Amino acid sequence: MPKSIVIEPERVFNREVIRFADIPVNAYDTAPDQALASFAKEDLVAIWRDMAAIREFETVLNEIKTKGAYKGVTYNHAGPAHLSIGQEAAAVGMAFALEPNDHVFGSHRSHGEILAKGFSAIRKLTDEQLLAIMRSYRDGALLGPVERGFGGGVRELARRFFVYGAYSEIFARETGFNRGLGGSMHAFFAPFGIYPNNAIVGGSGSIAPGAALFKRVNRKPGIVVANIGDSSFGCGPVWEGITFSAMDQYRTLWDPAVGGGLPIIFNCMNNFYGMGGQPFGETMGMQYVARLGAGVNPEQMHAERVNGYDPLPVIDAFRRKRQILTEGRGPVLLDTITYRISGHSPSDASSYRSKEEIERWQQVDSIRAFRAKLAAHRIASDSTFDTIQSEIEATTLDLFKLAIDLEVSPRLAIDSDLVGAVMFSNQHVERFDTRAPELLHQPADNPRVQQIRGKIRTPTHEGQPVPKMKAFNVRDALFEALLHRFAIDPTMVAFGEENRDWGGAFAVYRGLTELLPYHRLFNSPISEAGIVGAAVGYALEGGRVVAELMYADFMGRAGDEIFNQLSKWQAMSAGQLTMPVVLRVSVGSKYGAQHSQDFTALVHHVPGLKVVYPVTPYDAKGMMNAALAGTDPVVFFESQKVYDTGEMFEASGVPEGYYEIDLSEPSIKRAGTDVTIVTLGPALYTAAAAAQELETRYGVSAEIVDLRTANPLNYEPVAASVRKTGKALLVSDAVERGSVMQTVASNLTQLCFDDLDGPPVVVGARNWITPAAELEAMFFPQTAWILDALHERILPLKGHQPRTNQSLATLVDREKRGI
Ligand SMILES: Cc1ncc(C[n+]2csc(CCOP(=O)(O)OP(=O)(O)O)c2C)c(N)n1
Ligand SMILES: [Mg+2]
Repeated sequence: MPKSIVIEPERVFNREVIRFADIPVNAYDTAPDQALASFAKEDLVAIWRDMAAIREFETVLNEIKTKGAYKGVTYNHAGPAHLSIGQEAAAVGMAFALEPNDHVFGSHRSHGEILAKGFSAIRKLTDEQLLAIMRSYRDGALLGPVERGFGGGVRELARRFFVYGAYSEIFARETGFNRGLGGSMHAFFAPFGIYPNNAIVGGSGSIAPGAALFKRVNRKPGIVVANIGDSSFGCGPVWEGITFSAMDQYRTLWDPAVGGGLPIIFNCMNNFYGMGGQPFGETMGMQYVARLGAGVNPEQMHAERVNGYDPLPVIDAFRRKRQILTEGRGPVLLDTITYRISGHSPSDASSYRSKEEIERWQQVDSIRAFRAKLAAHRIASDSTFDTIQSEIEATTLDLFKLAIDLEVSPRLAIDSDLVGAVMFSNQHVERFDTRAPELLHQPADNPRVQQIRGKIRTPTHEGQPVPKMKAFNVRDALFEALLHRFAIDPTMVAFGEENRDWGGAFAVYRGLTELLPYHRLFNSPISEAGIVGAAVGYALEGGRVVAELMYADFMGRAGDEIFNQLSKWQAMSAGQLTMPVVLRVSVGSKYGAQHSQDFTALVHHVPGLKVVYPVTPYDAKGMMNAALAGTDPVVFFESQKVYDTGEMFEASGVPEGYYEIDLSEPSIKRAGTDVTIVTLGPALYTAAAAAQELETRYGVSAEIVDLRTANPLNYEPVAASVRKTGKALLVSDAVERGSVMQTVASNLTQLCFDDLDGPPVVVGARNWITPAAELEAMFFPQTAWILDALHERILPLKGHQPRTNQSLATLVDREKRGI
């Protein structure tokens, strides 16, 4: 909603029609003579060789999955094998036209694309570069086994290294690209421009735009290709990634020096099937994937359909589209038609297609057809092709044998703690690039900075409580931390639905609009999956991101991106990639059922995410600072109940300077001796009121431990408090069933069993929808609930008259009713 773009009534009421341009379908018609003459002979042979090598690579997997052996060598491969037999021309054509610094992302069926891109990079990098990569990659762990006894040249060595790394990865060997932690569907090799391949259909569709964004913002050379299947165009996140990539603002509002539209090709590997369903004619209505471009932007994404059963039209298309992206006119949609002759997986009985159909595609098989074409035009003789084929088979067999040899290619020991060690990277990175951060003025001159300067940062001022308007509050605290890092890390960007002129949902970013150029702070489409996906892609490329989702309730819209992508790529890369993403989500207040749920439990359950929930200015600043200096994904919960709240606990106030709070450390907010009240989120303030009442009315001294974080969590200070008091009551605004507090209660029971007077008690919100603002008191834990639960289940309070029913009988009754 920039003011510079005016919505004029006269204009929008104009009568007109929207015209579409023709979308080319198989427009390539260069005569073979002419086409072949434009390539060096050795390149044409190399193209064929790459296709044949991919076919053989996949054939090995097919044979061992279906027959248990390849050329007499038996092997039981337990994992998946989604093969791309038939799709080689599409993969090799694409890769041939790409440079090493062009990055490809792919799908569960990407072995062919990986190999093709690797072979292409090997041809384009120098011997020195290749040797440096092979020697440094995982300290030569992949190079050692293939180097031994090999007397050939560097390029041949690199091909062997690469095929061996791929097989090893698929077979879960330590010598795999990702030590076997990625596996067949998630393998990648960044030094050759091969970025994560994704077992989630369309997963790359929302991630790759973030990679393209990284290239633009950080002025990196190269383009990004998202290789996704035809069925993935039925996935919402793919559409979100496309619209994210096609935003007008790249060209209308951003500094032209940044480069214009995102340099990304959505390349549909269109094999006409999605497992057993057919997007063509059955499960979708588009008929041509290329048609979809027409709805996206006036350029129609430069969409076209190309024949991916022949590498030459694909090379031609990629070269032309690459040029479009270089000129800043992206994004591009390519509908590359191909066919998978192999089943979806080796267990596929092909019950959804006829034998005749498969045979017809085998008859026009690209490898045979391309060889025949090259032979007919005397590019190489039949005997040359035969020799190459024999070499491929011999090498593939060698490398397969090497990769299954447990002596040479061991698996992680079953008691290895490597996976645990790579779930988080736990690094501290000041800046991901050394160039000066782009700012539009000095931070000290920022109007918000100046306004904050007059605020009071301590709980009291001259002996009096601080009026709300004058208090340095949680919103200011978050702003200060963000500003600090924006001014240090040039790669840091923030985006979300209302991030720029609006001032960020709940005004945390107010002031940043003036400070930051568009490409560092911008509005996105209302595309939660697109937002988180882009953040993941940006981080995978090496940049820092703050993504914002307004309300925690909207995380469902970005479910896959949070649960499977943000959380998992560090570990699936065996610790080679980092994920410096802070995902800000706020828990609503007074907004009813779909805008007020504390969803900490959801993300707490997902391995690989840090989940924090500070609710005081001191904690908010210190924890945001730590999150923004880290390298791990942090889901940063904020409560709308407390954005305006000043510091009430930290007597010395919130420092103006920089400090960090360890993201695993709880904080004792009130010292006490009789009972420990553990809190997470704004229930801290409810607990503080309850503790006050306990003190004054019943003479009970409550200690309050604010967890501040759900994961990671240092239990020591919590357990120490509970051991001291012998009693624990846990309270949060999350619905009680399955809440973080239930996990903490269960662990405290075990940690403190000998010292507990009774089991820890969890007080949460009711297992209901959040009702209207006027009725919230019936839903969220109230002071009375805490007192009543304590009285009923832990520590009878003298003379206390319970106002609510916190009995165990009620608990049993409610559970039986599922509420
Ligand atoms: C989100 C999601 N839904 C379903 C699946 C199961 N699945 C795996 S592959 C596949 C078909 C994908 O078809 P397409 O995108 O055309 O790629 P292709 O398999 O043809 O290469 C399905 C449904 C999945 N992996 N992810
Ligand atoms: Mg398909």
